[in-house]
Amino acid sequence: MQTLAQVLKASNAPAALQDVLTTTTNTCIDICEALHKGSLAGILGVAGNENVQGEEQKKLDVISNDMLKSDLMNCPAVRAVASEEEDDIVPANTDGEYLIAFDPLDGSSNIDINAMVGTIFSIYHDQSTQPATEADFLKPGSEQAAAGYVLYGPSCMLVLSTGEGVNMFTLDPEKGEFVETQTGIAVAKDTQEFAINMSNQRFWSSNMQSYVEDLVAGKEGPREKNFNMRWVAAMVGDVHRILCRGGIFMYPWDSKDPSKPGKLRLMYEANPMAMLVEQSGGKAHTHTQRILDIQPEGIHQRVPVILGAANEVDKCLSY
Ligand code: AFP
Repeated sequence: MQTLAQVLKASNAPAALQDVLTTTTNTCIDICEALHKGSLAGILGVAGNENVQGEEQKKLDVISNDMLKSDLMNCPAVRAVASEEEDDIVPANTDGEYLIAFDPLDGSSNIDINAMVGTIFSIYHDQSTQPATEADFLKPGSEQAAAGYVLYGPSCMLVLSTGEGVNMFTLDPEKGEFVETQTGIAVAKDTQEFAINMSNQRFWSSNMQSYVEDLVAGKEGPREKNFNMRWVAAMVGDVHRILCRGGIFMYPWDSKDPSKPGKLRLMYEANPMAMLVEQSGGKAHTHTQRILDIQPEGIHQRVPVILGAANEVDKCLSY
């Protein structure tokens, strides 16, 4: 079995991108260690602040953000970072070649119940003689040089794409390194499993309500087959399930808060996951367009998300 370092070396990824990926994933190994210590390290619970999205920050959100920010700022290849937990972008090295946007701890409300959380990252190539600005980050997801996540579950896993398919790695805790455990991830085109937060049903569009109603109607309904439902409440866990055994995941548009067209963030949730899903043969859309084609308007922009099994995404969009 090959280590991450060996896989990267054998890939077409430029050396500077390999440095950014190595720094990011090494920091994730440190975050994993902190998570495993849990209450023993006094790092659970709330930090007492809200992030730019108006969400309560957990201590581990802040700790993970600080760890990633500080390690990436010290990586010469990094030009700037953008994070769910930072109001503005943080310029690093003007002559660095890569921009990295991340959600340091996706699903952080799961921490309190010792359930799955993860770090999601999205990397763009960008070069200039001027310090980076937010405008430099506003590139469509189709331009991502790499995307991935580290899932802190029963085992710690890295899922990565540099544009040549998707590979999965498992952390060998004794050696402190990721080892490749699965290659050529492929999402089946059809599925009988869906993931959605049903408690938002009354806020969805009538079309989305009809689609889910037909899924739930099962064999006796117009779809003529039974569907199962799963909801991890951390996108990283739900997308991991889809990459492992298929399915469709939706966080659709809803009318709960007219200022938000969706809950999930484009730059560090939807785009990296869309790249992984497309690289595995699946589809990733909003209700109107392919996620990777969206021209971002801001680093904290939110979008509706429908992703996973290609035929099922098409079916959902047909409603
Ligand atoms: P947190 O990181 O604030 O816990 O949010 C996680 C998340 O953005 C995404 O990972 C989940 O799919 C979604 O929120 C779950 O949201 P609800 O279950 O609250 O609807």
